[in-house]
Amino acid sequence: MAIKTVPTQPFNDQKPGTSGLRKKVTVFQKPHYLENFVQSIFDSLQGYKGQTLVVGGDGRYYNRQAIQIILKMAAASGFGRVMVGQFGILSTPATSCIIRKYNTFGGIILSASHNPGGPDGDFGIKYNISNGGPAPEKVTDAIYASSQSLNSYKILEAPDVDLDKLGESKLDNMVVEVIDCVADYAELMESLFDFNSIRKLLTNGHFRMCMDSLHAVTGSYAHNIFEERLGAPKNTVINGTPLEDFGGGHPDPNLVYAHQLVEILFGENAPDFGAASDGDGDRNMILGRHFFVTPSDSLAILAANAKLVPGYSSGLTGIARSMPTSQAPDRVAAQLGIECYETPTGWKFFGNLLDADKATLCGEESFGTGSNHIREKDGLWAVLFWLNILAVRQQSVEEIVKEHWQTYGRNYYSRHDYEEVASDRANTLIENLRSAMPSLKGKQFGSSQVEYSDDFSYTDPIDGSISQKQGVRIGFTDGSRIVFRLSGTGTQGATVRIYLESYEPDPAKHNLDPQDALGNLIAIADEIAQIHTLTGMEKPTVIT
Ligand code: VG1
Ligand code: CO
Repeated sequence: MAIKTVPTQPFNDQKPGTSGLRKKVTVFQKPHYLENFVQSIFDSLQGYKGQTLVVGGDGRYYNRQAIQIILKMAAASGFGRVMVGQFGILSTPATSCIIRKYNTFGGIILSASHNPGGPDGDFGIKYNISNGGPAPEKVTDAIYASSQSLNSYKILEAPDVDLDKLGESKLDNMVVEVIDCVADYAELMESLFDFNSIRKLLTNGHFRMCMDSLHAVTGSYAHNIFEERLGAPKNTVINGTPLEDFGGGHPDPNLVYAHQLVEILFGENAPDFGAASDGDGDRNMILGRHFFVTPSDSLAILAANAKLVPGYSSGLTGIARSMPTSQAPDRVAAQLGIECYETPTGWKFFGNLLDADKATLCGEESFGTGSNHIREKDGLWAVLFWLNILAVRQQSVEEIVKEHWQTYGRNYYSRHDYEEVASDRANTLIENLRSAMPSLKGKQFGSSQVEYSDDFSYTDPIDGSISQKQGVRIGFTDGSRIVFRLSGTGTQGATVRIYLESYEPDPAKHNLDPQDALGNLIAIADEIAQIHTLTGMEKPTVIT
């Protein structure tokens, strides 16, 4: 088999965002586009010759073609072995699990996560390092730098590998091992949670759950774990067959896009527990009967109840949350006498804290929760964690959340997204905020007074690296906050995200609709940022 060196030219748009490189499928299909990025990844690495790489994706359109290209390029670049998920499937958390379990050099995950798929949808690629986590900024910066000076890539001329058949084959000198995509991950879950108690709960004849895999990657995992290993009835998992276009939907587990699940859980004769996960299986949404748990509250509640779960019974070393995530977990950390770290948005910032054992649980407001068991957020892990708590406490989701609020107070929280805003308008909005920042301190808006305002900057406590301009924060003297930032995962125009949070200690006031409770802040956000005028949009595209 011959290795071909193909001349190419740099593309100027290959800078990885919050979570890898994400573009329209049609962009990835341009000649050399994917190959350039893959070669840039390899060129930025050192010492990988003869080593093992893990490759898999969320099954979206173009997954299989991309995998064939990556396998042939890995062989041409001198990797010794590639472990690839059967049918080309590996969820993001399963990839992280496999990298760690088999001590591989790294991994490539093909996914645009919660973004829609199909020929007109999105595609993405991200590189994970040997700890199983997303490449940190110094690595993604190096990949981008390589991409900008690339003039050729190497690829093996060889027939496609059969991705459907388990077992080993060879591509030139490199071994390709097609692996079961569920087994290692499911075993890890069994080692963390009390499967016997969860099985009893799921088979006791009255508790009912519904898991919506949104036709994305967790279908295979959820059928195996909930129905086969834990004995839940066969119809527990809905939309459990991964489809290349996710059935035409957004594989995004929130109240807007997981509407079928929401209708079931808020309908008549609703089940006790509902959950959904995203395209690549790293996000989760948790619902009780007629009840929604915000991701920030979910992280706080998992932390407060961690001792009930075997894998965490010895306690937590710390908690970490992304900056826009609500401060509910901070209150639990304070009570437990542990640190709560505040990082920029994106899972890559948690890796160092987890490696150094400074944090055990991590989470983001964007439906992402995880722990030190891997180095990615993990959707089904969060679902199992909740089931374990429910099995022990024998209370409803709503009771558990409301008791939590009684103990710690309630952090009302909402995120307003304005999608597909013209980039120049979105940039103006953020630039205006940056210029207004110095004059905001002390300013009065109705009954609210600004206590501070800054553009979040993070110094990694482990390696000292600094990440600046991570979001404009405006904090008020009563503890409420507004955060503005631009999304780093969209593929069309810009998405402005506005995060709103206020704290309510009084249990008598815990039953408001968050949009009402946050009404003042929503108005102040518009007054300060002129959102409606600048975006030309009357209301947010998505409210979560
Ligand atoms: C979004 C979320 C962020 C998350 C990222 C990747 O990023 O806000 O919290 O880590 O998606 O999640 P942004 O830059 O669009 O706000 V996933 O499930 O796409 O890997
Ligand atoms: Co995801």
